[in-house]
Amino acid sequence: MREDIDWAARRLEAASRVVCLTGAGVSAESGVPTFRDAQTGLWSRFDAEELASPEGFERDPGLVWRWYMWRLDQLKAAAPNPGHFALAQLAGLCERFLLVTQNVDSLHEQAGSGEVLHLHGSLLHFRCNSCAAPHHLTGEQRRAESPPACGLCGDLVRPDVVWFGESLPWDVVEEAADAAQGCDAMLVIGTSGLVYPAAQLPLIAKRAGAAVIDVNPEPGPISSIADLFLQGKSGEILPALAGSVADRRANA
Ligand code: BV8
Ligand code: ZN
Repeated sequence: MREDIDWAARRLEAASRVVCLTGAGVSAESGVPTFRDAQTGLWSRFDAEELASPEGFERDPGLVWRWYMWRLDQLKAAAPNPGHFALAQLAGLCERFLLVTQNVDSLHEQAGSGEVLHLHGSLLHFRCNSCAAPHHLTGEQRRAESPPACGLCGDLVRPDVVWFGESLPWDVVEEAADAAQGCDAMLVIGTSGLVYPAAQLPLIAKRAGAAVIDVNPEPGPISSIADLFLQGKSGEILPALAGSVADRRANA
């Protein structure tokens, strides 16, 4: 593993543009269950992809609301882990570093990452399901059994996340795809590589000649196209990687 970490550090140090794509795995060591992990407790009998959809919200807005309020409680109890801090450190060690996340938590920002591109939105923001007016949630609404009504048009308020079957914000997708096309190295951290169009980004980078480095305890679709698969937990591998880049910078 040491040689692999050093190989990756050399590629990051030499890169003029680095893109990092993260998935739910980077938050796993903060105690936030990954998206594909079986849902726990009373949510175990529900399919996350079904709840995270306009159809699911249409069918039972109260159920979807309570699921998101449960996840919001988990996020509020979570803190950034060493993997998040290492990515914030790497951003300062690389010439240009763009962090693109599929996650809807704010752990990257809490760890000090400045610019974070959220492909799937944020669970900390809420908006109206029809007129998209931003909505500030009151404590009472946080604890309610069903979503509040929009103050402007009266339709239901929802989390400002991208559901399955909904398009991602085109400006965010365009910026992420351009960066993937133009980078010399792409770090892919903690994603199963199953959800599109996010999962397209490592393929775009690979085709454009970038070195793709996958960090995951399990092999998967990304590790099979990666130039280097660093098998293990991001909370352990990323601090070692950031430390190796820092040493190389200090001794350059
Ligand atoms: C769209 C917000 C156009 C909500 C999310 C058939 C084929 C291909 C595509 C499709 C298809 N049918 C439908 C589609 C399109 C669909 C899609 O890709 N479906 C997949 C499931 C097949 N995509 C969409 O619908 C997207 N929109 O395409 O628009 C369109 C328009 C109309 C009609 C059709 C298409 C919208 C996708 C966005 C969905 N919203 N989140 C919410 O969070 O509630 S996605 C959701 O999954 C989360 O954001 C999550 O981040 C994301 C991806 O999952 P991962 O991050 O990879 O997490 P996962 O649990 O899967 O894996 C965790 C990984 O971590 C694992 O690999 C694990 O090994 C690893 N790990 C664990 N511990 C650690 C670790 N790694 C490191 N360290 C550790 N300690
Ligand atoms: Zn409205």
